[in-house]
Amino acid sequence: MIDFYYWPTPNGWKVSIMLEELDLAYQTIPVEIGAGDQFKAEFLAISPNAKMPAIVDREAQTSVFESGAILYYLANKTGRLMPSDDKGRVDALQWLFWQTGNQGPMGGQLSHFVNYAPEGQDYSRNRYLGEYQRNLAVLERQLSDREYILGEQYSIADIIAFPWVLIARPLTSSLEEFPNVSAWRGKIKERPAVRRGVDLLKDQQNRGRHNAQNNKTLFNQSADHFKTRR
Ligand SMILES: N[C@@H](CCC(=O)N[C@@H](CS)C(=O)NCC(=O)O)C(=O)O
Repeated sequence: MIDFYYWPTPNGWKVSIMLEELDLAYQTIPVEIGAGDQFKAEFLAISPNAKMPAIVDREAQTSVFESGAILYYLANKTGRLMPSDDKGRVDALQWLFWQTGNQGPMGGQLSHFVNYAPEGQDYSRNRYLGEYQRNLAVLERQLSDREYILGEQYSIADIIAFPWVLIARPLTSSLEEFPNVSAWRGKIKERPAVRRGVDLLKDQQNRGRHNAQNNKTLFNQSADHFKTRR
């Protein structure tokens, strides 16, 4: 049994999709990030960066935080959704690092300025829209001669990159200039496990309830958040 620390956001979906694809037994433990659950001592013991997703694999007595590490761990555990040869595994790792170091953070900042920050910060919004689309262009090139990111097989590289492409439109980005990405997105979106993953705790999605003006726990964080919230 896997304990899955989760809240319904693109970063959370990466792991809910993976667990559904693998058909692993898991129980969902909601981490209500708008209410500050991520700073509770018991969660920090598993996820020291105070972010979900995280998992505890009880059988193996192992906890893992960071979505890229979680997907890699689960792919290794099951021998699925990752190439089995050394070169293929390095290929997968490159794309996991690319996603968590580039596409994810840039999409996250774009989402902040589109959805949560006070109005009128055009410089920041444009900067992150440009960065988000730069990453779409990286994917577009990668997908120009293959079905999926690593080649002809769907893998953890696709699972990790998909959620931030899924929400391109709400992030104010059209996919018109990125036809390969758009076709790839459409194919993945149809997978039943992907639908189940994205629907997990759907009724708890933020949808404008918390923003930078009314929530000082999730937004405008500082080092003090680790001192004062336990
Ligand atoms: N690089 C991390 C990012 C995780 C992340 O940013 N999670 C957000 C939700 S999408 C979170 O837990 N935020 C809580 C907070 O910022 O306090 C990963 O890929 O796992």
